[in-house]
Parts: sequence; C-alpha cells; structure tokens
Amino acid sequence: MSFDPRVVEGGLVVPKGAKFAVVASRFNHFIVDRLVEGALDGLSRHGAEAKNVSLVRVPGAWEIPVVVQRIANGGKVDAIIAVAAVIRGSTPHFDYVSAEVSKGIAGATMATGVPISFGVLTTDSIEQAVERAGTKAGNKGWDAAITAIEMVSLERAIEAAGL
Ligand code: INI
Repeated sequence: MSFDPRVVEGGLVVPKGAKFAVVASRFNHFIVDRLVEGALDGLSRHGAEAKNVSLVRVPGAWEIPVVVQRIANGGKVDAIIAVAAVIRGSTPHFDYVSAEVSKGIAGATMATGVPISFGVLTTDSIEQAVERAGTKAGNKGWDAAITAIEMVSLERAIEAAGL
C-alpha cells in the first residue's frame, strides 16, 4: 500500500511582492556589516526587489527585540532578518546581552506570528565571528535571509493548502 501525504513546504524563490526588514546592530559593525551584505545579497539573488527590503539600524544587539517586535506588529513586512554580533569579553556582559537578544527575538516571533530569522552571532572570540561573517564558516546573514525567504514561501504554501 502506498500512502503519500500532501507535502507542504516552502521554496527558496522570493514570493512576488514579499517584503522584508533587515534589523542590524551598529555594535561590532566591522562584523555586522558583512552579515548585512550577506543578508542583502541572499535576498537579491533569490528575487527580492530593493523597494521591498528595508534596512533598520539599532545601536546594539540588546535593542533588537523591541525594534523587531515593533516592525512585526506594524504588519507591513512578511519576514524580518535580525543580524548582530555578540562577542564574549572579560565580564559577564556577553551572557546578559546574548541571552536577552535570543529570548527577545523568540518572544517577538511567537507573539506576532511574523518569521524573524536569528542571524545573531554569539561567539567566544572575534576570530569565530569573522569565520561566520563571510569567511570559512560561511555568512550567517546570508543563511538567515534564506531562512526568511523559505518561511515566507512556507506561509503562502500553508495558506494555499488551506491549513
Ligand atoms: N552589543 C552587541 O551587539 N554586541 C556585543 O558584543 C555587545 N557587548 O559585548 O557589549 C553589545 N553591547 C551593547 C548592547 O547591545 C546595548 O547596545 C547597550 O548595552 C545599550 O543598551
């Protein structure tokens, strides 16, 4: 007996008219600028139109949750890509910032239903951050953008499937 369920999944082509916001911190901009480049490149190469992509700058990773929640509540974008770099120093500051940005983004995406990709590096060293910002471990901004595209596409597929 064969039993083939309907498979509902997203693709990696930006659905027509889909709108995105990239929310990026200025802190550690040397790294974050590379993540922003990766995210914008990923959106553009998969069919996003520049007029449908906004780049929103915040001071640091700590400020990301309130801004992504504000944008998600506005209902004008289909997905948000959050990018930042939290790099461990010699004090516990890293632990507070990294915990709150991850919890805050998770809370905002759950509270609003808008997909918010987590392109936030949390690393023990600058070297680890560089590796993930366009060198040997890829570019986490690009990865987050591709995930956002798939989530928007999935949302449309769920809708079309009547689920
Ligand atoms: N913000 C970051 O984005 N990354 C960091 O590594 C970081 N560290 O380690 O201090 C950081 N701190 C600033 C923070 O995000 C806030 O902007 C600041 O505390 C003001 O609210």
